[in-house]
Amino acid sequence: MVATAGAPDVHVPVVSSLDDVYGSPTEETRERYRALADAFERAYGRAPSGFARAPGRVNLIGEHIDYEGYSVLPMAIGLDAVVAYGVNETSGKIRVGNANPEYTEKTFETSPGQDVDTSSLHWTNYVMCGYKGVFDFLEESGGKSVEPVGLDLMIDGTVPTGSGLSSSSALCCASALAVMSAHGLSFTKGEIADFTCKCERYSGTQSGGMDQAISIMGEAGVAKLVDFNPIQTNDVYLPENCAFVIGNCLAVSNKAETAHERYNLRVVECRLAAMVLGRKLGMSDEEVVETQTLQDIEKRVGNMSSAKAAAEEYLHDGYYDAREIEEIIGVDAFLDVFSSPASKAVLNHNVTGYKLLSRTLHVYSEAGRVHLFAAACAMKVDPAELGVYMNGSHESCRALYECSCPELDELVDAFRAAGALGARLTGAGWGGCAVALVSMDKVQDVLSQVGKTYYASRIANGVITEDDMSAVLFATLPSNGAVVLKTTSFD
Ligand code: NG1
Repeated sequence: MVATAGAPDVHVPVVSSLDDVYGSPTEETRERYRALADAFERAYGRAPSGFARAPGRVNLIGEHIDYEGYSVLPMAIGLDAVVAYGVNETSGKIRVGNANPEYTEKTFETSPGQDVDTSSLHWTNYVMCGYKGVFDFLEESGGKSVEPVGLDLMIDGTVPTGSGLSSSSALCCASALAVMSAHGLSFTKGEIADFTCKCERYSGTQSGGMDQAISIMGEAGVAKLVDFNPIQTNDVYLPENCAFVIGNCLAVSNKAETAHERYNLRVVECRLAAMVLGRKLGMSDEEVVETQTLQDIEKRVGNMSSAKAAAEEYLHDGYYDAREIEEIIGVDAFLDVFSSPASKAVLNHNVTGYKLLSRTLHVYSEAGRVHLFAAACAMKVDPAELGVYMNGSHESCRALYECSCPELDELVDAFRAAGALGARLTGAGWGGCAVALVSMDKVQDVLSQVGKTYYASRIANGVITEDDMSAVLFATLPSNGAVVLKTTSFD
């Protein structure tokens, strides 16, 4: 573990200038904070006492393996969620507004025990996830008991929703920080990354932890190899002569709405695969139920290649139906997989059955590619090699994990045809963004060519306008992780 400002035992910085947040903030950024402070004042009649800011992220490699316990390699980006906050001694409520009027306001009780209303899919659910997370953590850690106070919150987000850049975690983490700070609390980055991963699950997805970890622990200039259980990060220096270009394929993937047939179904398939493998490897009933992840199987057999060989030997291609799985692992173990409301929804909606072999092969191969990518960065090899791993990752996501979509495949092809060294979907998939590795001297060419090959027809068809281009196709560098900002001056 490299002890850096992004290390798990360091506290989230409390800073007093926008320069400490963004390096050299643009006038547009300064104006954004002024507008947010104004929106707060208009709604609540006074200035906010601070701002909590948490970024989105782009995952460079390591898709759908965080919830299987494997390391991933994301970097924080400049797009973020900012929560202006203030204590309200008299209201006894949590009032949540948004600087963008499209997002309607809501008021909640100050009770940390309240449920997050997953049936509503309202944007404030992520705020309430963060709220509950702070109090869950206080309770679990046996720390001091804190009386919840009334809160006024006003939010502004620049991470596009449903884009694979983790707008949800940016909002959940920024909200948790605002709640923490308003109650005079401060936790370490590792603690916050850990509890925000857990509390975002109140929104209904069985999230893995990557997004919250990088949003809290990200640092300008470096990507992070994020390990789980416990959460740790190692700096990964990316090739200096390259940039990462992000393109939004414009197919929106709303993770919470589709969780039962996409994200959560994959989480369930991985657990079922691990249990079936465990049984075939001679596990007792008890051990099968204890098996949570495909990494547990790797630990049992000793290494990745044996785990992969076991998958190829013991799992079959195509779908398993529930009865076949029950016969192998037992009814109790099967029911254990579906004990949470989120996975029960998967079971209730499932008509196709469960694919176990292809999901497992994706997880094991992707986990390997992450370490190859990180090692290649450390050895400063020809960046073309990184592109090969990224292309391999996309192919695995497309063919084995089936989390791509035609638009993402087309965009990835457009990046490669334009001269990118490699390209892949990023985030959960089924829509959202692709990320491409591009030599610095080719960035303008790639932007202009992909603008023509992928986006020109979408502009012509009215899907987006020319003005949207800078928000849907852009080069990006690793940015700072979460901070609390205490100032009223943005000049
Ligand atoms: P998105 O949907 O891109 O924010 C999700 C999960 C991650 C990870 C990726 C796939 C949440 C909050 N995030 O990211 O943990 O599993 O999918 O690699 O659920």
